[in-house]
Amino acid sequence: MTKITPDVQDLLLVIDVQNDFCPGGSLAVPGGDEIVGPLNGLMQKFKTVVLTQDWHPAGHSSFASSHDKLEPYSVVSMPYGAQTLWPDHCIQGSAGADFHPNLDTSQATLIVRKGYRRAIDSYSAYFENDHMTPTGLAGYCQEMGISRVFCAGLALDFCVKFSAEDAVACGFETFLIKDLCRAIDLDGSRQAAIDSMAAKSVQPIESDDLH
Ligand code: VGL
Ligand code: ZN
Repeated sequence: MTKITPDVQDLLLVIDVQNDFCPGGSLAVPGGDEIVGPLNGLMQKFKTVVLTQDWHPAGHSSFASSHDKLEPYSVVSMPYGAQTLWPDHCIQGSAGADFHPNLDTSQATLIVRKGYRRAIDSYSAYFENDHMTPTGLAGYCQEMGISRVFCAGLALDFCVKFSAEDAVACGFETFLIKDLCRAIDLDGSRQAAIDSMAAKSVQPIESDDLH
C-alpha cells in the first residue's frame, strides 16, 4: 500500500463511536473502545472530520422492544426492506448516545445525527435504510470539495459498511481504515461486510498508511 497524505479533498468519516457501542453499553461492540485513542491521533491529520451519532427516539422501530414477541437480533420485514432488530440503544439525549468520553470531538467539522425518524433506521451516514432519504452529508462533501472518504468506527459490519458503500455510490473514492473499526459479527457478518465492501470498490487500508 502506498503512503497517503491527507489533504483538503480528504474526509475522515468516524462512525458512531458512542457509549452504547462500547463495552458496558447496551449494544456493545467487542473492543469498541480500543479505537478511540488511535482515532484521536488520526483526526489531527485531516482538515475535514465528520462524526456520526446514532440518535434514536425512544420506541424506535429498530428496537426489538417496540415489537411484540420479537427478540433482539431477529430480522423483520419493513416497508423499506429487511431490518435487524436491536436492543434499545443510542436514545436521544441519553448517556448511551453520548460519544465515548475519551473521543476528541473538538476536531469534528460536522456531526451528523441519524436514525432519528421512528419508522426508519439509518445505518449509513449518507442515506437512511430505504437507500433514498438523504442525511445531507453528500451535499456537505460536495460543497467542501471532498473527493476521497476515509471510513472508520463502529460497527464495521453495519454502519461503517453502509456508509462506505454509500460513499462509493455518491462518487467518492472510498477507503476503509481496517484497524480502526470493530464489528458486531452476527452470523459471519464481519467477513460478509469486508467482502461486500471489496466488491463495491471500497479500498482497505491500515491507519499506518496515512501520514
Ligand atoms: C449500528 C446497529 C444499530 C452501528 C447502529 O452503528 O453499526 N448498528 N444501530
Ligand atoms: Zn441504531
